[in-house]
Order: sequence, then C-alpha cells, then structure tokens
Amino acid sequence: MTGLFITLEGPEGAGKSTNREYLAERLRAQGVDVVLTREPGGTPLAEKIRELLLAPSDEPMNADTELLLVFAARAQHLAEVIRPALARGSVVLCDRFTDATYAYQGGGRGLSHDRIAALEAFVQGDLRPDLTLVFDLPVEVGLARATARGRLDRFEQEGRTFFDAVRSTYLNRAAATPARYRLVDAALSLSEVQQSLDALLPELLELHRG
Ligand code: T5A
Repeated sequence: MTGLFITLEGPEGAGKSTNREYLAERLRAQGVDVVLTREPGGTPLAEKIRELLLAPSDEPMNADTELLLVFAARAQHLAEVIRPALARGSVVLCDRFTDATYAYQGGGRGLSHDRIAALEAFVQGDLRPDLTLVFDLPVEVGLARATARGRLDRFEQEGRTFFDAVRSTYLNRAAATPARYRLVDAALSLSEVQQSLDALLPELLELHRG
C-alpha cells in the first residue's frame, strides 16, 4: 500500500467535515488505515494558529499576516502528521489544504498566485495532494448552512464578493488540472452526496493499492 493524500475542499458549509467522517468510515471498512485531519490545524500548535486565524478581532488582520499564519500552521502539520502518515502508507484525509489558500487568500483577499506558489514550494517541496474532492455548491446555500449552525468565524463574516471569488477559484483550479480534482455536487441531499462518494471509493482504493 502506498500513502495517499486526499484533500476535501470547497466553500463554507459545503459538508466537508460531515463527509470526511463518512469517507473515513467507508475506507476503514475496507481495512485501510486512515488519518483524519484538517487545516488550519491538525496538531496542538497548528490548532493554536487556527484560533488566531478564525477568531473575529477588533484589529484587522493584514492579508500577508494571514497568508504566513496559514503556511506556518501547514509546516507544523506536514512535519508532525501528514508526512509521517504518508510514509507509513496511510490514507490521509485532510479537510482543506493549499487549494484553500489559493481560494481564500488568493481569490478572496486578492494576493498574487506567485506569492502563494512561492510559499507552497518553500513549505511543501514537491508534496501535493494525490486527489482533491471539491464540494461545490452555490455560495448562498453554503452560507445559509454555516449561519444556521451559529456564531460566524472571521472568514464567515466576509461578504458575497469574497465568497464568489473563493468558489470560482476552486472551480477554475479544478478545470485547469482535472486529473487531480473530482467535483462533488454538495447542494444535493446528504444521502445523495454520500452516494457520489461511494461511487468514488473504488478509484480511491485502487490509487491506495498503487
Ligand atoms: N482557510 C483555510 C483559509 O483561508 N486558508 C487556508 O489555507 C485554509 C486551510 C477554516 C477557515 O479557514 C479558511 C477557510 C475557512 O473559512 P473550517 O471551519 O475548517 O474553517 O471551514 P468551513 O468551511 O468554515 O467549515 P464548515 O464546517 O462551515 O463547512 P463544512 O465542513 O464544509 O460543512 P459541515 O460538514 O460542517 O456542514 C455544515 C452544515 O451543513 C449541514 C451539516 O449538517 C452542518 O450543519 N450539511 C448539509 N445539509 C444539507 N444537505 C447536505 N448535503 C449537507 N451537508 C452538510
């Protein structure tokens, strides 16, 4: 078995957290060792950085500060969790990764692609996800789901233009490199979304077998 790095991406409220649990259960039922993790976060130190990133604050966070914090958390997460798990041959299911940086800091905040790519190369070397599932849904549907859940974090307080840019960045990236991405229609009911994940399962198992 080879290590397999799968990331789950998409706008707010797309169902990534709900469905990563489902996917992990399905893979474990096939005897696969799964490491379930998330970004920003995934280690105690990286979770502290997550708190800084998500907490609403009176002091506006500079966009470069935000970008550097995201990659600082990622460096820790890669060193402590992701690289060791891949080296053991596990499947790593990660709720958001660097596609989120391109979508939120690039699309949403307007930071340049080249600046993000330079940090990506610095922090990750040539490590990229093997497969990325993009949970796509209209912005208003995702925000309604996130809002129904309660208090909004610092990103969820952004406006419609920000989230339109986030969604279109994800879709453009998926269209540009279709071999790495699978689009999941996240506006469907939960059971329909899970059926589409079931349909992807044979491909994931095949990739894991190498
Ligand atoms: N960020 C992250 C960056 O800016 N740059 C980066 O590089 C990275 C890595 C992280 C924030 O950090 C930003 C992006 C984010 O704003 P987060 O909490 O990890 O925050 O991400 P969110 O997208 O905010 O997480 P959410 O929990 O809001 O969305 P999920 O995980 O996609 O959705 P989930 O599973 O929690 O579901 C939301 C609600 O919808 C329901 C669920 O029951 C839940 O109540 N739901 C459905 N309802 C109906 N039909 C379905 N199909 C449903 N699926 C789920």
